[in-house]
Amino acid sequence: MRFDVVTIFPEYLAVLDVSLLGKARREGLVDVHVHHLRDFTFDRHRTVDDTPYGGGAGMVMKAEPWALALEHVAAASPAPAVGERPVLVVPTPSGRPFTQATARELARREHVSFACGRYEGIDERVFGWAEERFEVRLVSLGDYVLNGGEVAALAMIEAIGRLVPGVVGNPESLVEESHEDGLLEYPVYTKPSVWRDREVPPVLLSGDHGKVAAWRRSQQEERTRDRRPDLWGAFTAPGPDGSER
Ligand code: 6GU
Repeated sequence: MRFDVVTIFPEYLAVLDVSLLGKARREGLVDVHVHHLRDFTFDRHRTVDDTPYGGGAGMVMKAEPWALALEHVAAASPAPAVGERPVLVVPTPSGRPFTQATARELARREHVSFACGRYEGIDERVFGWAEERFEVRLVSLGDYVLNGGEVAALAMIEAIGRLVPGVVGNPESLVEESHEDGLLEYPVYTKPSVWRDREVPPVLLSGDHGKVAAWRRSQQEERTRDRRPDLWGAFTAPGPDGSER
């Protein structure tokens, strides 16, 4: 799978060399290309921004460097499945929420690119223009504001990349995770069984696999109800046929 990232801060993406994703890159499972937006400017100051039409605070990223950079990325795209444009993710707090389902869907694509904006954003016309070459997705990590799309792109690349077959050594560890079944993960413990007067829940030492599974499930439900009433509501909502879960 191939990722491309366009940014004015390519240094931000350097951490993709380390840990699990770094190993996956060296093994050829994922391919990451980072592009400097300023390489697609031609003036002395390598200008990427300008003042907003209509006035207001801050600066807006100019359309033309983005078009040139994205044309460069599109030209390097591996042949996608028939009738499928490569995906262009635009990280922005005004996008649609990025979820585990989004990560799963994007992990099936051959080529996912990221347009990391800074300042007040990118000239809106770029997104309509880019639709000709990409399936454009404006995506948000959550309801808070980051200074730019780079950290968001890193988070999304990690969430997507770890779902690519072979990247995570034990594929079973992907199944029993928070958000995969609509519930939060159960608590985990390791040796020693008593640590600073704190005991591991005795059921986990019982050797009764049925009891352990039931306890873990009830912990998942309790945590989800307590910490994420939004997820709990969706989990307990009747299915489309009115069936209970
Ligand atoms: Cl995806 N991008 C930016 N710039 N800020 C964010 C975000 C994304 N998600 C939450 N805040």
